[in-house]
Amino acid sequence: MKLKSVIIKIVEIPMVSSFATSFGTITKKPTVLVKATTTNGIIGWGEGAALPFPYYKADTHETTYLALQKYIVPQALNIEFRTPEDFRELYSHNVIGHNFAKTAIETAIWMIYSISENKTLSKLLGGTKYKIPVGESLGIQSSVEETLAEVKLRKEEGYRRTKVKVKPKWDVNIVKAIRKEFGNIDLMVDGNSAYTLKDVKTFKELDEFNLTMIEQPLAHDDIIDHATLQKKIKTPICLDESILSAEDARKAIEIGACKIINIKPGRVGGLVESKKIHDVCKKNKIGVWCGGMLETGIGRAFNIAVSSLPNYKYPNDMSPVNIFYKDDLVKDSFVVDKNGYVTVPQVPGLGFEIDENKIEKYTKRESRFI
Ligand code: OSB
Ligand code: MG
Repeated sequence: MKLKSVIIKIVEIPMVSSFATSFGTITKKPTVLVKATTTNGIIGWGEGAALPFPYYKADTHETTYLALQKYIVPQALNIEFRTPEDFRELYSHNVIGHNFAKTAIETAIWMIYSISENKTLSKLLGGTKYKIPVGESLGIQSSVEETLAEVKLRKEEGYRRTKVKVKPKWDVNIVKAIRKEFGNIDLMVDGNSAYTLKDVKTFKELDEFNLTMIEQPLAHDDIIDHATLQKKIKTPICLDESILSAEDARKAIEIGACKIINIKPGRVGGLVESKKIHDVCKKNKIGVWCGGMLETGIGRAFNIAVSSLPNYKYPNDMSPVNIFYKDDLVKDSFVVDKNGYVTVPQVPGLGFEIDENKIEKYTKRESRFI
């Protein structure tokens, strides 16, 4: 196959409410879309859902757009490929980093591949599940009461685990309050790199609450200190920011930096790399789950497909799009059923119908390669 045209877009849907983490508060969430059309007329859409400011990783929506425009799309238009693996192989060796940009175009290629092979994304990726469990990711709220109300609401809706964002001085207190109110629910925290080894006392205190895991407590690019910390605490460490590739995963596992890995397609550069990380973890008996970057229904569709692989062992950050946004870019997006599961689509392609009118409506900027 070959691409005939590519359109890159920055799209922004208004948010329902802001999302606060230890690194800052997200009040606007532009995202980057790619529309790719092959010479035989198959269309694929992809998403690279970086944040608007470089406080999670270096990528932002602006750097993602620029990397696609300057370095990735011009090459992508020149290559012949059969599979997404071929496609990625052909340009990724000379573009370091820019993982969200790689994800935006590679997911569009997966959609094209799924249509041309007439097989579901889940099946092509090696998925074995027909439904996937969902947990909520709860931003830092303005009070303990608000947090408890939110946890209660999602629990009643069926969500299978609660993840709360923490930061120094908003950690032991909030975990204690949730345990007191809801007993032994599946509970975890996400530090988003806000701590250092000086905070061991806090982690020891958290150890008493039987958390399923603590996600990325230390620096965004660290594995050494995480290994030191893991030796001192019982709670399993789950790495998010620190893992950008299957090689990173192999090294982190080898030195004992984590017992679990959160795979986000955006962070690792796409589904090819997600699957490689999944496989390395499986071989080493490290369970994984799918995190999110507040994707629209387009990005979420790929996350759902990859979460159907066998070694995704924990509930995934897969809250429906309407929890965060006032609108969506697909018609009839997914829902969480009363038992906390999302159904994996069983049709080739994205699995959800693209709403081009909505995409037009929310487009802020675009660049066409035709
Ligand atoms: O660390 O998992 C994270 C959102 C933005 C940046 C980082 C993170 C998150 C989330 C949201 O937790 C998860 C979701 O998309 O539902
Ligand atoms: Mg995280």
